[in-house]
Amino acid sequence: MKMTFRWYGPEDPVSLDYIRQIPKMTGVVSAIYSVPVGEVWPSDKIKELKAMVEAKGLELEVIESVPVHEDIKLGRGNYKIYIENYKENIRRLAAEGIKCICYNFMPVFDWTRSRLDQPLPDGSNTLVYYKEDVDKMDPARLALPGWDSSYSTDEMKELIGAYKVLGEEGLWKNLECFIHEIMPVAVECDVNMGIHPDDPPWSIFGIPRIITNEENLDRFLALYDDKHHGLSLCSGSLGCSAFNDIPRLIHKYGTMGRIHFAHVRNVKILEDGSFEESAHDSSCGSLDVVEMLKAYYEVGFQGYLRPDHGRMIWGETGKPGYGLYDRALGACYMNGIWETLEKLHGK
Ligand code: DNO
Repeated sequence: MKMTFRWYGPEDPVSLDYIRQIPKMTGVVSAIYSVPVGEVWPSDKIKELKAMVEAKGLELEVIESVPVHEDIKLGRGNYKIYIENYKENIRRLAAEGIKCICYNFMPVFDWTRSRLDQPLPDGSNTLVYYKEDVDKMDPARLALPGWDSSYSTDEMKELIGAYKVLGEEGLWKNLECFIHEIMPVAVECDVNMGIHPDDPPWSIFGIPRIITNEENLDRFLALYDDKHHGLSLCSGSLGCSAFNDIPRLIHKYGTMGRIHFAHVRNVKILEDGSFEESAHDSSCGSLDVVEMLKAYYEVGFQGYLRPDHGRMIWGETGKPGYGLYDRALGACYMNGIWETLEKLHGK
């Protein structure tokens, strides 16, 4: 297991100087954020990013994410050009030593929350998804960090309408087409592709979402028979649905060698199915982080792992979910569990 940390590049309020001080941190996962979705990433920008990270003694082996253009997901417009660009990005990243690429196939909206700074009783604040509030939201007018904000309200309405017509099976068809196009390139370049599950793992605003549960993960993996075709298994995304048993899924897909990247986070599931993101410790949420790490340990997980969202604590402000302190605590907690497992089982 390689412990990593997400870093949003030079604009990130959390500096590489601080990240490198977290014990056992091997590297960061990052991306080129200045290139519009779908375009080819200039090689010199990739080189520059890598040099910046390496200058601080950290590795850059994972890209999170190379986003998939909506035309590809909808199978319309310039999707063929965007698929070719995607392949070119895989080649260019591989040439700079990238070993793993994270991506998702969520229509329009990446991760969705109703509030990004919900105060908690201990004075910290966190990201929450309250069903009642989400039901009242107007998706055409929303903006959350991590989303592509380049759409106007009318474009957004059109996009949402197109996905409603496409439906789940249409989205599967376009995903299959995308996978069959890009995977031969990823295999040739020896890059592991890890799809990120939908967050939350259910349909929102009447738009299909398909990377949501075991049955669909099985169906996804069956699309291409090669180990490079795998998962970025996110415990917080899948885990906010109580029927997803995360340690079991880690065992299953880890044994198959299909988990390339692990996002570990805890969530507190509320009675109506809403959820609050909590501190990583098992005692703070509904998921058992020790069981998850035990599962990774037992399958001999060699991939990358990162603490996922943290709360904002100790007065920190910054990118919701991506402050320094709570994620650093999460990394230390998980390193402690890992070391204990190694000691108990003689490595
Ligand atoms: C949220 C993240 C996601 C993730 C993408 C991967 O914080 O886990 O935004 O990076 O979905 O493509």
